[in-house]
Amino acid sequence: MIKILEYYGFKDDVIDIKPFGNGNINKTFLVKTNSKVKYILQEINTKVFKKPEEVMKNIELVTNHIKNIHHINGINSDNAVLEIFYTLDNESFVSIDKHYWRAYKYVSNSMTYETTEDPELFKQVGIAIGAFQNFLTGFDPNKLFVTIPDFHDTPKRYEALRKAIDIDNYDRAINVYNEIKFIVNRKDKLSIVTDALEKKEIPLRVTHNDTKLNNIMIDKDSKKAVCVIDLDTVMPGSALYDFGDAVRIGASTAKEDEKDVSKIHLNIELFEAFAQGFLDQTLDILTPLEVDLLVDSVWLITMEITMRFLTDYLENDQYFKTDYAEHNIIRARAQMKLVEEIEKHYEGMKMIIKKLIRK
Ligand code: GN1
Ligand code: MG
Repeated sequence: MIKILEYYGFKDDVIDIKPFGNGNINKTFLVKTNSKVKYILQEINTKVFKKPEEVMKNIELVTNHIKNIHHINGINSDNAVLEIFYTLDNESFVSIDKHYWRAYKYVSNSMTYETTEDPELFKQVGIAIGAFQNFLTGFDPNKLFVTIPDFHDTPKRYEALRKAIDIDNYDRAINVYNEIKFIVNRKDKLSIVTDALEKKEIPLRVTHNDTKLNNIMIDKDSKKAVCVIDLDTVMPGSALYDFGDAVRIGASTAKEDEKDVSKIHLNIELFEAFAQGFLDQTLDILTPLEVDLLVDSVWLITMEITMRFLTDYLENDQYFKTDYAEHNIIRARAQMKLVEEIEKHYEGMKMIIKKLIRK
């Protein structure tokens, strides 16, 4: 890894390198140098991203597009977008012995949150994610590489789970019988977004696809969201995934892998704050059907991640980083509790959206 530093022209000025963040896929480091600028150095997980050069191409296209727009709906793009730090040879990534590395400028004076109880902060996150969508509305999604095919194809995620259960290579299915049943009981509603996309009832857009709270940098002083990060999964998709996934994490009262499910609730006030921020930015561009499906998308994406965690457990934890043997089951159970919470608050959330769009 040390060799990488030379490609970026970092020499004796590096004073500290530390593992950074809580990502489940890539390896991330914070590089401090003598100058005031800090850098994020990441090794791209090539089991997940099979063509890292296409990931980087997408990120370049999208960040350049946003930068060139400058301003939209009161949001300035100068700081609102991730900045790739190029190598001395002006490359967006480095590959050495089949390991792929890339660097970003660290967004100064900012931090990320794993959870929040602050509606105002979460509203700012809604604004940032909505603005991200807004900035990219004029960008043709077909210009992007599909770096992970069928990433948010929920019915295909269901098929993958069924296959993993049938094969049961690691004899684990018996341990998650109840969890499997929970999913199977709900399988009929899994195609609401994919069907609508296929029938062109909702538009294909450029979407982030991984809008969890810790992918939004928040200014330490103003508590405003400054920048949406982790653009690895920027691909053609539905705006609904970005709305749903952000709510899934940010409006939950506990972490994604909370062991004590009695602590996991959906905080309606946080939901409303986020939806307000998001709709402030996007109401003009969303179609009526997209608006209609916002609440369903929260349910759908939570079901989807439950299935992904279960599938990964059945496949011997090969995809998500795990800290302990049962980690993926714990994650799945936490998300199931959240699904129940979303079901409980479904009508209430629908009313909130109705109220917000009337304003
Ligand atoms: C992964 O890399 P990270 O931690 O931001 C995953 C997301 C999941 C998330 C769950 C490429 O995101 O899809 O929602 O974990 N990213 C990929 O925590 O699979
Ligand atoms: Mg991340």
